[in-house]
Amino acid sequence: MDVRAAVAHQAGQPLTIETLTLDGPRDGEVLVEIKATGVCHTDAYTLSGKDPEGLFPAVLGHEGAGVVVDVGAGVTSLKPGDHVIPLYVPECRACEYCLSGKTNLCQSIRSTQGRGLMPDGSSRFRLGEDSIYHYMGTSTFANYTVVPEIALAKIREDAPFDKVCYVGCGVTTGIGAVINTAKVEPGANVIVFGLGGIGLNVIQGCRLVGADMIIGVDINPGKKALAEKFGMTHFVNPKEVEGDLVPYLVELTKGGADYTFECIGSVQVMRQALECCHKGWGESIIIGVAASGQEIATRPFQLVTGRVWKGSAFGGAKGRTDVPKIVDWYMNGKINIDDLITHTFPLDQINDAFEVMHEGTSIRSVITF
Ligand code: NAD
Ligand code: DAO
Ligand code: ZN
Repeated sequence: MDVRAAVAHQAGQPLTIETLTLDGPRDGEVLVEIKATGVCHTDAYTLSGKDPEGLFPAVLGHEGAGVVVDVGAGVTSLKPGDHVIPLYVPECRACEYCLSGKTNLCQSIRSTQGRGLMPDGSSRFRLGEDSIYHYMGTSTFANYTVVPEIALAKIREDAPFDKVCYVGCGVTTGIGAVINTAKVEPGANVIVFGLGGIGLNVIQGCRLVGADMIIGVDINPGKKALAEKFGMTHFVNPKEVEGDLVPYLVELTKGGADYTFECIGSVQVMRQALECCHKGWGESIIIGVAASGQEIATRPFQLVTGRVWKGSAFGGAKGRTDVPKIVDWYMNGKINIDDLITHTFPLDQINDAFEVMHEGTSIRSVITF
């Protein structure tokens, strides 16, 4: 079938809207009509050419929501008409990783997904005779895409696509890091570094679990009002702190934070986030993705004396199990997504979504089809 897609032909170039040929779903695959997709920093990172695993030409996009149109042989858990969110971290429920109970990083289709291909090693997208790569197993910058069954979360049918698409990455990453990775308990003191699309979801996750002090740290004072709406109790602008930030935050939390979250991707901030944790038990969660080749450093004595450094991918969430629950939380009013979606564009204006992201004027842009 013919599909409309925003194609990344080359690193550093704007996306171009093309009509592609999409082959139907093969064994274990599902054809999905994408109704809405968010535009995330990871799409921009890959498009910039800085992502060493970035492949071109490709259909980017990993934060979508849509409707099942057709299923391939052997698909048992989904049928046409089901509403779904594609998952860049699948959940096969059968691989060593899924069965470990220790991680959400299902590995069953990891190698082909990383090479921009479906699990059988081929692509479903073509432009004329030329094959176009998939991206993160999802390729949501197209009005139709093909996704493995194990990489689709079935969600309730009354959830609005243009809001819950954000659960496909940012919402789950932030809230999941609080609940699944850190396991923040009621009454905890937390510090969130970076109040963008991820950090604000960490903040609302901390409020949800009943954290006490929720300190937000950002160099942009324009983030304060929205962060307060999401549950931040104290705001710190590092540019306004005299002297070192770490002792200032240790003093503010009377000994250090129980949990800190780095939601920027800066290795310097990752060190600060670890070192303002409470001696003996404070845990720092790295969510931000640092540029390729960067390294983190601290004095090992920071860890010897009980601070813990952890990372979190997709909020530690098992997508097919957890994503439908997070959609329910939104529909039941437990979490706020609407105020984070600052811009909406049609597909042919998708480059404007990247523009407002680079300007720093958006939290999340959503493309509707
Ligand atoms: P964003 O740009 O919307 O937000 C970053 C915020 O950090 C901005 O408000 C900015 O003002 C602030 N900031 C920048 N430098 C700072 C500094 N030195 N000190 C304090 N604040 C500073 O980005 P986002 O969409 O929220 O994404 C954050 C990070 O999370 C990115 O690195 C992204 O790639 C990553 N991410 C990780 C996962 C995962 O699963 N681990 C998933 C999605 C995104
Ligand atoms: O299993 O090796 C693996 C990779 C899993 C993908 C995790 C990606 C999380 C960070 C990237 C940000 C995604 C938007
Ligand atoms: Zn698995």
